[in-house]
Amino acid sequence: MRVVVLTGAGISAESGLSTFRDSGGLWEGHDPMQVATPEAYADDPGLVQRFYDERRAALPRVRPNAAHHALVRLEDALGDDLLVVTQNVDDLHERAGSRRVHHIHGRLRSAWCTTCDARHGWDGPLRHEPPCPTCEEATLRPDIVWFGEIPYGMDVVEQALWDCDLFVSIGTSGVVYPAAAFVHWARGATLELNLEPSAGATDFAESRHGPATRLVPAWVD
Ligand code: BJW
Repeated sequence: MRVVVLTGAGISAESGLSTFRDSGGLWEGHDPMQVATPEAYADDPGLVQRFYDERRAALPRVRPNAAHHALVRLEDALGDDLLVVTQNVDDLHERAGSRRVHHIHGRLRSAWCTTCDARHGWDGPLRHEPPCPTCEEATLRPDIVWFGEIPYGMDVVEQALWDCDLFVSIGTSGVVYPAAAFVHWARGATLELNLEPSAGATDFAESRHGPATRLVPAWVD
């Protein structure tokens, strides 16, 4: 049985990481969605760096939860027949022990050189725009996919969805594309596990609603 699992911010919410649209809150007086754009970065790189610096600094303070751990048990059972595709830029799937994780929106702990295309592991703040260790140009930016940019590895994801027997969407509001369209690309059965019906809930063959730490282990086990 080939399974593709898509995860969003809701799977990390019970670990203590904020979702984007639930809080309705502002960060330093800005809507987080307005900060996650190339235009915001061009206008005020320091502001955008701070947004990601704070989220990167939060990672050591949070831990994977029961939903992340349940997906590891699923991978133990299915091996390479499970692909986790995450929109999240945190590292909680990897820290739980998941091995086949595809980050379509990038990763907080990676920096990208827009000049030479190198990627570098990154744990500290980016505020001072360190020179790229590969080409020595000062153009490192967060390795994050912002609006208008092309998500990573879409060829791999598209093929996996085309080949899968089951597509499961966990903890995502279903308003950001292309992830919101994956339910239409999937050839197999479809299941949504979310706190509440997402924007695309009616596109799934089945939807279950509640917290991920309850729904995901119940589904896996
Ligand atoms: C729980 C829970 C608990 C809470 N248990 N559940 C018009 C129409 C269609 C498309 C477009 C359009 N105009 C522009 C576009 C494209 C645009 C887009 O989708 N815009 C929409 C806003 C309309 N998309 C893009 O630009 C993308 N690129 C693109 O399309 O390129 C073209 C292309 C595609 C494919 C092939 C070739 C070319 C890029 C999108 C980049 C998104 N980036 C962000 C920020 C960067 C990462 C970061 O900073 O972390 O990614 S935006 C933000 O939204 C972030 C997230 O990954 C993403 C999705 O959010 P998510 O995860 O769903 O979080 P929330 O908060 O929205 O929802 C949480 C859910 O969890 C809720 O439902 C809760 O109920 C639930 N929940 N607690 C279970 N305990």
